[in-house]
Amino acid sequence: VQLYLSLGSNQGDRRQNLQAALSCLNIDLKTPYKAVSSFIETEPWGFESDEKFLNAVALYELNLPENYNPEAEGLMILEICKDIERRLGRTGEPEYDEKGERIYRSRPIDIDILLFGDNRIDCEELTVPHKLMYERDFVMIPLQEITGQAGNDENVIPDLIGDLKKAPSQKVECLIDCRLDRQ
Ligand code: PH2
Ligand code: MG
Ligand code: MG
Repeated sequence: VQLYLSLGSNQGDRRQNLQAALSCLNIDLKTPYKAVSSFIETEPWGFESDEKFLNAVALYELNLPENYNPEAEGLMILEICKDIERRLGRTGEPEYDEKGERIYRSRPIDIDILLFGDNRIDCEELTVPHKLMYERDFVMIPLQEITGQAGNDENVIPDLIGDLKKAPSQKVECLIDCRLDRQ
């Protein structure tokens, strides 16, 4: 089952944080990533900060039994992501404003679940596909870079991704080609 994750860092050694997170994910998901995008530098989206992000998207192919429970499995993956965020120095609980909108803060690492096979998950802790991914160029650009790799251009993933051209554009400062598997 294909799992697409978004990674972002805007504090500390951002490149090192992304690489450390990918190494931890490889171990905790019990399989090395199948593809990882370039790391791109992006302006903070949805909040003000001088600390720019380094963002990337990674694809994992999980070996799950045919009758797996998507929600239970999704929540397990979420726990793995949160645990790695804590180990890499992320602190504090998510905060919301009076309208119930998320207040974003700078962080050494954030790992979000974008897509998990063709599952749709909607529970208190987790929504898949990620609710805001289509609006975020810092997600869609690296995601587009790696879909079509790993021989998955004909499956459900492009359907879930929708039409990139409809997404409002957001400034991506520069493209750094530092793909791990090219080193
Ligand atoms: N993550 C957010 C909010 N805003 N902006 C950029 N550029 N990159 C992110 O990863 C990011 C963000 C919430 O998780
Ligand atoms: Mg996030
Ligand atoms: Mg998150």
